[in-house]
Amino acid sequence: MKLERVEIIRVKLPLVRPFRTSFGEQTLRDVLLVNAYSTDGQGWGECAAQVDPYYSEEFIDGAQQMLERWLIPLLLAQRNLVPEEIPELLYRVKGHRSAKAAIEMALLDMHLRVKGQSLSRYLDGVRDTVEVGVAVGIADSISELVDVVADYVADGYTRVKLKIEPGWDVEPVRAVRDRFGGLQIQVDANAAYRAEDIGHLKKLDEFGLLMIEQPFEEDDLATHALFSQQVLTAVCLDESIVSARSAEAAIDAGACSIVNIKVGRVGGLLESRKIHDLCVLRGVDVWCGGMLESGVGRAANVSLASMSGFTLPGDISASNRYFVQDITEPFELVGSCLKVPTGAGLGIAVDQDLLTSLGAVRTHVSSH
Ligand code: NPG
Repeated sequence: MKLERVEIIRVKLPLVRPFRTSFGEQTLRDVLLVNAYSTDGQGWGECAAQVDPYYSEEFIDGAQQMLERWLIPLLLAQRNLVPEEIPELLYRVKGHRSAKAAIEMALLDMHLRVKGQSLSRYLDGVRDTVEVGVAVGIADSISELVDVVADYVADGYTRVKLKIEPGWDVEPVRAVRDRFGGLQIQVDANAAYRAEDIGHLKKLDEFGLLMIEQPFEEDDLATHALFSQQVLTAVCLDESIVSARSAEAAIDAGACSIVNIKVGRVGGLLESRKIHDLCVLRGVDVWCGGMLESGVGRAANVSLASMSGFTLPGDISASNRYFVQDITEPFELVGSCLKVPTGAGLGIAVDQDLLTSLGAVRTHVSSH
């Protein structure tokens, strides 16, 4: 196929409930969609970058610049674009993985729509539904946290991820464990701790957690490895894993026994597949992370999570956990699962009228 033009669409979706982590509070999702047109068809992608560069060095306005000035022009210049060759073509640009992931997603969606194949089928997915969980932000008080968790349990979620940070860890986790004996609980620190906190973090062992996610800084495999040796709970890495190569280094270093895969963080669906395959080979469990995506990114996440190695529930909640109204048909909880889209490509339709009524801003990029 020959890429002809790309529309970048920005729209703000307020979150139904503010989401607080150790790196800040989000009250809305600033969505960046990529709508790509080729000689063959059309496809959608979503960029996972956030407004501020606090989760990773990327930020959404920077990702848009990157797409407009470098990534899209590079792909527009190709005579014959083959989706599997996109990572290689974009390799010359350093980093900016979530911007790369967005355009790759749109071109894969386009390619698969033309072929009439679902993304799940393309990735050799083995499930029609995927088990999902819900991430719960840092609350103002422990009783408020327990109430929020109770609401999600009532909705059908059987696994929750509690955000932790120094000063908000053992006691909130204890309260949730005491109230919900059978609930699957995991915690996520977003790199908020340092090596001297190892002794304190080991106290989390008493709660039978599924995992402790990214306690230390992203480039600190050594402390994660040391912690892994001392703690009974499984250690999972998120921010540290930016490619199949870094996943391999982390596994070799003994820094984790579980890997979180996020399409945006690792630069796309094709790199996500590589990490999945590596982890299956190495006997490491994987699960799919989330970045408060709209229905477009969520469709990609659900399809990815249908692959065989995704053995743990993903941070891919139903649309109503995030938004009053999503820009695609909503993903709904069936028990504690979401259905994997079966339509061609991402298998979703974007509500263009809704985008317009929400004041979407569109930027066109083409070769002329
Ligand atoms: O359900 O999409 C979701 C949110 C899951 O906690 C979640 N994401 O650190 O993993 C994370 C966190 C996050 C949210 C990271 C927003 C970056 C931005």
